[in-house]
Amino acid sequence: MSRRTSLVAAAMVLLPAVLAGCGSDDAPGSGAAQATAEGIGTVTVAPDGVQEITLQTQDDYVFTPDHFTVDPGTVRLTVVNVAKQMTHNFTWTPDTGPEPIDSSISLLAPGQEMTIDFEVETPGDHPFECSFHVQLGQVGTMTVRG
Ligand SMILES: [Cu+2]
Repeated sequence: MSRRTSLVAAAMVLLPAVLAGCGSDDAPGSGAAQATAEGIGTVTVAPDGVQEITLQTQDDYVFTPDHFTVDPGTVRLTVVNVAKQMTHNFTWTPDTGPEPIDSSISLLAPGQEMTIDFEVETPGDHPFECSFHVQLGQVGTMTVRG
């Protein structure tokens, strides 16, 4: 009897957590987590044909997202640093990638955002990093489709 009672009690404790997991704050049809602002990490094509993508940094050592894919052509990349404390940057990992990209963001203070434009032609992966925090794992990859 006491064993059965404890099982029921455990179920009662778990139930609210299960219900919370089905929370209603996700937009219908959106499978992605809602941890970041609208439009972050989605590649869109502007009327002039330029591919636009926005990444976010915050008070941790993560690019959100840490991977994105573009087609060969012109890319307009914006990095938004929503951090309250941390300064980041965005640099292509030296001597990597199928072709050099000379645009980077050398300094991005808390609350600041910057945009760079660059061309890519060769399919492959371009590793990038925050050079301040690369030791702490703040890295990512841009893939250029073949
Ligand atoms: Cu950083």
